[in-house]
Amino acid sequence: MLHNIFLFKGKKNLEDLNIYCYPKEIINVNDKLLVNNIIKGHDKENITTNEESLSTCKILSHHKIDRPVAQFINDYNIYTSCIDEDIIIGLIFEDDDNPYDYKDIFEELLCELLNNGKKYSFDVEMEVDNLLISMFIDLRRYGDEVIEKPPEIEFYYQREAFFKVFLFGIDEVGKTSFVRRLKTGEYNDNYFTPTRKFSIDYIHAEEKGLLAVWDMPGQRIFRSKWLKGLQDSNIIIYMIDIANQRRFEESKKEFWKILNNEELNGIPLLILGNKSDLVKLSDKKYENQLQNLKEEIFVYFNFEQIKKRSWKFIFTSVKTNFNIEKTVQTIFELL
Ligand SMILES: Nc1nc2c(ncn2[C@@H]2O[C@H](COP(=O)(O)OP(=O)(O)OP(=O)(O)O)[C@@H](O)[C@H]2O)c(=O)[nH]1
Ligand SMILES: [Mg+2]
Repeated sequence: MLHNIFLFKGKKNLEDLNIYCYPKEIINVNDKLLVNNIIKGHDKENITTNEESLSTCKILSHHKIDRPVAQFINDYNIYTSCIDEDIIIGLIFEDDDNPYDYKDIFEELLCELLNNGKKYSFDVEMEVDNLLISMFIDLRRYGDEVIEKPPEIEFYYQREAFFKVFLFGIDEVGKTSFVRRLKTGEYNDNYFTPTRKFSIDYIHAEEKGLLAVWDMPGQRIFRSKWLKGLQDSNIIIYMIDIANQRRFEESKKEFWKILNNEELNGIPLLILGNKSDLVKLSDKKYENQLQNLKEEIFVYFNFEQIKKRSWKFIFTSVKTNFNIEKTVQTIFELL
């Protein structure tokens, strides 16, 4: 598990070195030996010919990022990357973690955070803090969900029916909250962390089988990965945030982009209209109003045009648990 993240600014001149850490102030400028050893790991002369290829770096439009280096220093399992030859960003892991498990995501996050338009200056303390916090949360979650996932899959595989459920939809509609609700029964408004790497969660549905739910990231930059992940799905679930009509057009476009792929013909589809708790409906004719809303949504999204597959639409609220159980039943009906 990732313990801490830190950043050295000004490694070329130790007198002016600034150190930022999150969440704990693990390293300070007076730990001269530790600081020097971390920096030494990135000296070009310490990189032997064999490792040379490893040191090749990514050149972004504004920054140059070296490949990360793993070191064990003062009992710390440290993984650092050097940015623009003057900044070091590092991760501190538990002793038995393998930092290379995090290589791709570490590099990917750095590229994404440092390459979003303008040159990242590292001059404003609050921006550096935000960078560290954001990376820490993403890496921690990646560790929890992808690396430390228990190997329950083989155990169930042999005994029960196993289905791949592909869950997608634009960002912030509630996909990850839905999976968490299925898995733990819990919901938390504050648990919002946009998904960056798809994760697979196993939901054991009594006697019916095991659902391997692929929770895809919905942000625009990740949508090109949807099609690759869809292969071999037994059912696809598309989630909409029905309370955010400003994004219906975008959601509709993404939906049809996928649905129009012929190789997906025949795969059952479940559409979830989530966040129904946010739609203001008067209690009196709740059922009628939901029915009207459903008709409007069908027209807007052209759902009547869905062909060559069995499909259903359900309103849900992950927050209030509305229709969540029904969703699981419907998945099995459609399978
Ligand atoms: N009111 C309400 N909020 C919800 C509901 N479901 C999820 N949310 C909130 O919506 C926000 C986004 O939820 P996520 O589950 O992270 O969304 P996501 O679809 O996984 O987003 P990406 O990972 O970026 O694709 C969070 O703040 C959730 O708490 C719901 O049924 N009702
Ligand atoms: Mg998510």
